[in-house]
Amino acid sequence: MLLPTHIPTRLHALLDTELLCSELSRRSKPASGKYSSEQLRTVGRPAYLSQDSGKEYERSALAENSGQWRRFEALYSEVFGVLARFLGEVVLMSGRAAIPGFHIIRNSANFPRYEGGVPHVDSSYLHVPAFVGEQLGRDQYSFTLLLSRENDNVGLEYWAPGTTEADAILQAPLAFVPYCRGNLVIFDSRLVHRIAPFSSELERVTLQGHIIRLEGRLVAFW
Ligand SMILES: O=C(O)CCC(=O)C(=O)O
Repeated sequence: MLLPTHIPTRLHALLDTELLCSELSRRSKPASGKYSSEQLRTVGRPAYLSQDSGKEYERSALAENSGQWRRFEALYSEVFGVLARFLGEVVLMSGRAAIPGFHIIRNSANFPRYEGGVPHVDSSYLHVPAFVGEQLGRDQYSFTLLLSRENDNVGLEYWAPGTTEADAILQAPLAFVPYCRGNLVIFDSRLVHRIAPFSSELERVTLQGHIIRLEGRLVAFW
């Protein structure tokens, strides 16, 4: 099972990350639905937050994908290049689900500390109508790229391989993986993990995505 692994990208050379983060912050909307918290905002439409049958997810995701791709094309191209080199094959962008999007976590005077996410595995392909009934290959990955400045405790916690979500609630995590701006962190989606608690005033801005194998090809979505 792939444990969280850092892969450097050329983010700093390609983009003004401060500008990118301000734009994402402006565009972001409060996340609503399952697992949302006061501080969590998104740009893009993750399947894991969708509460209905998935039809609303599909409609809004497909409506937003092309604008989002065009606006952040330089970032997506770099990330998909890095993923292809690491995984040894091309990763396609899904045309039937939301493309990888962004989490923005904003602490404030009322909510000065983000208490951390719920320990979970990433099985959000189950909420994507177009993937229902598809035969999935064994490969399943999740990735995160920190776009904002690194800060104390900004990172990921994960539990030992084989730990279930239910057990993780009662156990301490195995490790904390600090994020470093510009490094993509990739791991097996079946590893129980969560966003680590943090209390900095800086917004925590990340690009997020999942990869599955569909009809023999690696496909990224969110
Ligand atoms: O932002 C992170 O550190 C990971 C996010 C996460 O756990 C997820 O989106 O499933």
